[in-house]
Amino acid sequence: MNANHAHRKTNGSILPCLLTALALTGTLLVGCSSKQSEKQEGQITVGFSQIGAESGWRTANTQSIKSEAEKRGVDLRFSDAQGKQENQIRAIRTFIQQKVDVIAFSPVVETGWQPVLEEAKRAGIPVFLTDRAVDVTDDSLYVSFIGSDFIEEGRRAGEWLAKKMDGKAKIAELQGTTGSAPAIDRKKGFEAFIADYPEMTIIKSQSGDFTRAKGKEVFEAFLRSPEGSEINALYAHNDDMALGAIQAIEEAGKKPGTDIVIVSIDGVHDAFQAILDGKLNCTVECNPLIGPQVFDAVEKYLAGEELPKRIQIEEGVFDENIVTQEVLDKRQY
Ligand code: GZL
Repeated sequence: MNANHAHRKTNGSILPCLLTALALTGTLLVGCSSKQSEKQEGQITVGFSQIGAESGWRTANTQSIKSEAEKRGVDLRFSDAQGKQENQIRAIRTFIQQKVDVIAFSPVVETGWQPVLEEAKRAGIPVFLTDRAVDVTDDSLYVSFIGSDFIEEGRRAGEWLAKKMDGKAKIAELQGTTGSAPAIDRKKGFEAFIADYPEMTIIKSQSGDFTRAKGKEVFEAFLRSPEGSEINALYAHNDDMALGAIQAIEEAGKKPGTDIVIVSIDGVHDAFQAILDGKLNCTVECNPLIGPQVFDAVEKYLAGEELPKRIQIEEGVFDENIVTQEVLDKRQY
């Protein structure tokens, strides 16, 4: 990616080396001390804070960011926060100290970001939100949010389930990470849709933290509860929790996809395989492969172009009626 752009910050560590080179006219450029001076001319440095590796979706998202940065010759400083907000804040502060050209991150939860984003703004470093949004009082603290519409994903899941269940279901809900934008908005969108169906009720709801292990553990508890025998539908905020619940349902001697109809969100490979196996009924796509859109937005901004505050990703719905081996084989994640 060429960084000859309006917003490029002159990086002090390159200047001394260029002066040295000029002073040693006609001789090889002496190796400069700082790592940054090894950057190619025009190369930009992006500090990226990723949430962690909690799900198949996240793994695919990380791969997309890393491969696109490599393809464009971006100097990517990648940090894995192991699911902790304090690690993301620490990483962002490190990026500020390193005077990176751009900061991008996927915020694990919506709140608690205003102070560190104000520090980035004071340092003159543009910030891009990827995948998830933040709750701040000043939207000048970030350039743009590149990600999916989680409310629409929840609405699509509710719409599909209402049709499949003919408007009557006792629903168990596995929520995503507490306080995260996808968990808040997927719940909001789903509940808004089923509000028009009085015989579709959520009788159990708890966070499975977007992981397969926790999804299995929580659903085992659902099945052991007094209402367990009434559950005939599961709405999981991501495929990994649904896949964990499928294990729990089978271990309880029930048939997932038949005794309990399951709709989840993400569209990862294992979910498509579970649909083929008749154990999952529908997955609402949430595309993790946003690396190209992220670096397109960064490149346009650095070239001085105006960007919308929100860059949305187009997605579909894949259920038992359309998923075939051929469809599965074409999936990129
Ligand atoms: C959605 C993303 C969510 C996925 C989960 O954009 O933030 O986080 O749905 C992932 O699989 O853990």
